[in-house]
Amino acid sequence: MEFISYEAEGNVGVITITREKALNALNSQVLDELNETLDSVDLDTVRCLILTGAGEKSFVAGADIGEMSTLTKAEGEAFGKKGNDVFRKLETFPIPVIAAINGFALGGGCEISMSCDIRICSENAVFGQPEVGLGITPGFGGTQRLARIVGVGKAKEMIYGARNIKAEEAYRIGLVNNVYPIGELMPAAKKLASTIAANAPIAVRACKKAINEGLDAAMDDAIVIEEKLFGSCFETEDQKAGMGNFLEKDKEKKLKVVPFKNM
Ligand code: DAK
Repeated sequence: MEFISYEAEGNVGVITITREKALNALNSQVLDELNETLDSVDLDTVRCLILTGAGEKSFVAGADIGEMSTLTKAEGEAFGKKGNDVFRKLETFPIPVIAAINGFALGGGCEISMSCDIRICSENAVFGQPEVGLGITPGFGGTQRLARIVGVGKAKEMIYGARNIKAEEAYRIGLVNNVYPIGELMPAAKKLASTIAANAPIAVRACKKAINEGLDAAMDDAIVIEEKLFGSCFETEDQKAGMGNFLEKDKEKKLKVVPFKNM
């Protein structure tokens, strides 16, 4: 792989987009490599992923403007589909994905972070959907996910105005969960990932599915989605061990959840 590096440390996997010269902009090759990397994650071991960018300046400065500049309508649509397919794979990935945003998250960069479950960022992070200034719409789900995360009014203001926001504002409007000095970002991401990975993996996966699928459904249907996923946890070793340890008042054991078994 030229532009993606992947490392698993115990139960936590770290995917880094490493195209620093172009501020980690997403060209077709980056998207293909990211897709392959996601397919290669060992889901029997890894329980939480972190997605970040190389360097201290940029997470992802958007889709590659050079590559997009000469696309025909059909090629533009194909490029949009390539990105959307990878972003959707991230969003529906069986385990949680944390975006550790280390600088610019513009256009496709903001969009890829919004396909992740949780976003945290460094103090120098900048978010925005500048596409209307380039004569296009956001093309990797920005019009849909930003409105769902920060609300319709704020999303429209950012998108129509091509207005970038700094980390502090991103925190205030709920686009990120926390802001850290740059040197503390990855340790914080790893700590959060380890906390998630220490919990019962079947239950964590079921929560992700319930939240994501429930958000797209009417409440009557959403509750049924939760019921089914709640039910699916029973008779699993995680549920037996988790509840058994609580009843035995064995707090130490309670943290030692059993190995993941496919749902
Ligand atoms: N694409 C390609 N190269 C980029 C890039 C990008 N998005 N962003 C930066 N680079 C490259 C620069 O060209 C420069 O390369 P060299 O000249 O050194 O070869 C290098 O990274 C360093 O950038 P700067 O010299 O510009 O660095 P500065 O610190 O001065 O400025 C910046 C940093 C982030 C403010 C600036 O680079 C910038 O404004 N970059 C563009 C940000 C942007 O507009 N991003 C949104 C891209 S549009 C769709 C699919 C997807 C999309 C839309 C539709 N369909 C097909 C439907 C998504 C669109 C986007 O993401």
